[in-house]
Amino acid sequence: MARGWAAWAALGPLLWGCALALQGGMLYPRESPSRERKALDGLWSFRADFSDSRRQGFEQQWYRRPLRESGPVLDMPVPSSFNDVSQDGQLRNFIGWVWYEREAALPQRWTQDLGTRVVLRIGSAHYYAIVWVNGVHVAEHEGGHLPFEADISKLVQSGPLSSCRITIAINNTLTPHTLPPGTILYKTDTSKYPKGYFVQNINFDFFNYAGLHRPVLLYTTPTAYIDDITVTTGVDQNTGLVNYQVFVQGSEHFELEVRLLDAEGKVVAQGMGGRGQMQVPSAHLWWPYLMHEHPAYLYSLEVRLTAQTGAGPMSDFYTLPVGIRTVAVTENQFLINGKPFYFHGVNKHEDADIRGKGFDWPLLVKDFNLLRWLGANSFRTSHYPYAEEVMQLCDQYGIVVIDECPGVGIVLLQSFGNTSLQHHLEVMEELVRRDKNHPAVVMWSVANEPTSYLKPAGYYFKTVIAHTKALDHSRPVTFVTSSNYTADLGAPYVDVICVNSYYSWYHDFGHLEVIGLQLQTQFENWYRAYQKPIIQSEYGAETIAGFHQDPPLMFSEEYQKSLLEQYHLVLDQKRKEYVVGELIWNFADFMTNQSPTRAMGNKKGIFTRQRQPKGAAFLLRERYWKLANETSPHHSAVKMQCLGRSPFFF
Ligand code: GCB
Repeated sequence: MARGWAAWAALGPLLWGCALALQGGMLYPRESPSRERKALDGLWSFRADFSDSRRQGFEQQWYRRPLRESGPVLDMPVPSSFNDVSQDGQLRNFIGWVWYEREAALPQRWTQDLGTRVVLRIGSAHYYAIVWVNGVHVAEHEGGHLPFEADISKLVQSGPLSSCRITIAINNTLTPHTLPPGTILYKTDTSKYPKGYFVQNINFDFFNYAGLHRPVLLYTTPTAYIDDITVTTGVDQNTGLVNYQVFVQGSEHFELEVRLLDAEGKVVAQGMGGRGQMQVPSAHLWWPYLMHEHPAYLYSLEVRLTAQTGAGPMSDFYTLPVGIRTVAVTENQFLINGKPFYFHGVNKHEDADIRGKGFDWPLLVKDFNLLRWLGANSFRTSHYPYAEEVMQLCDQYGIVVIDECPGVGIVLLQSFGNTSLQHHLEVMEELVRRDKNHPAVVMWSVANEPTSYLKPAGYYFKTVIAHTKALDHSRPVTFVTSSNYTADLGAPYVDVICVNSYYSWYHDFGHLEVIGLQLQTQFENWYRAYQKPIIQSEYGAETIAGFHQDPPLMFSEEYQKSLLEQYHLVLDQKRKEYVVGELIWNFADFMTNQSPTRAMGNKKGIFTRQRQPKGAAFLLRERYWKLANETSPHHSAVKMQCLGRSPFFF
């Protein structure tokens, strides 16, 4: 909620200026003998533009001088959301442009060696961002969950400066064409609201945190450099197949050497040139957590570029972790490495405490420790792409990911039009470009709970799904539905039916006894209509930690447990037929907009927002370890892993 007339208008003219076709790669910046990086995390200067038009910053060109010269600034931690770190309620709910700035001192070799390319990389800026370096416009980006970059070599190498001033203006306004969509609602009844009063309406159930949510950094490459790598893998008997494609920028005359190293650092295969296939005899496959004695085996793909340039010979090195595995879907199974895989996992949010959606190492490690404690083998990135560091840990720990784009809250007819569709296609391009090489990612999800029964939804999802498949032939594609099976116009195009349902929560309040029948009907209807594997992609109950009531009543820990148990009875029958997974809603409590149905946020977590277990966490832990034993093809291997960790079965 905010005052002023035009946060939305202020965003409008800038929004559609960016080119549609993606250019270049988005490799994660890693250090190597030819590459350096400099983190810009820490305290930045910050100022929200509270002017009525929200455009004062542009009118007064705040990017031209140090931000503090434009008026009072706050200290703002990066990464973090700006909403919850101050004591200012107006800032918490601010809609419009906010300004971030910091100075970065640069090593001399970056500013004086013309063979060095200096890149500014922003992990995520929610939602729309404009970037200046030393007052010069260098980048614009739409979308709050994917990285973008600017080559700033010329700027930092053009003068005597040994530092640069980075200014980033960010607008969190959502429109019917953004992802996720939103609308600005002007309240014009002057007997109730002050002049110019407006609110941001959203159709999704999490707080629209904003700011610089992920690491911001500078990194270098030589001016002839490895721009992108695409790896896909296959398996033939015992031999692993690693197909690679390497894209080079900055030189037409180059050689590429590619080596694959095993976990001990031994070279197991080699290749030359920009594309090829390497064969790995007796390959160690990448297996999900708990599915194999040695899960998550990673090789390293070392790429070495030797290029001739006007400035002389140059070398660039990049190392990419590679997991060799296959993914396939049949009429009733989800196969990893040819073996049936059952998703026993969670839905998450990037959400915690005062940092909002800001990336945080302790939280990352705590969450993965909890996932392993729970015996979870998978999660969905509900409802937007998570930080790259999260995806890397999934590769390392063997946690399987359904990678979801920010297509949540697509409910208005307007949000199915061409403008929205074009943007959705572009977001899928950015997502696939960023996450295509993660073995942990086994499926793309293009949306959550859209109004897929509306007439234009058929063409819309047909197009988005076909586009995603064209970008990546190696993974299935889905979206998550809550529509009726007879009315859903997008379902014909998905590979796996993912359905959300909240029996005995959003209706039949308190009547746990009807869950069995309703859930069974749900599964049978969907399967009869489509003959595709089904994942129960959400189910759960709002639960206030510490509320107890027996016999169970809604909101108590006992009710959450009993509701889950009712679901599990049916899941245990149907997983023998065609149900291939269950993902609880939600891993942890999270913040939402204020409403009479949300007590300080959504409380359907099995952990609190502080990551402490509710009773249901123990119930689920017992179930997930048991499922791991029953569904793993390497039965005894899993038992070995369980010993000493889960006291429940041994
Ligand atoms: C859903 C949504 C999720 C909500 C959840 C709930 O169906 O996909 O974003 O948070 O229900 O708790 O209502």
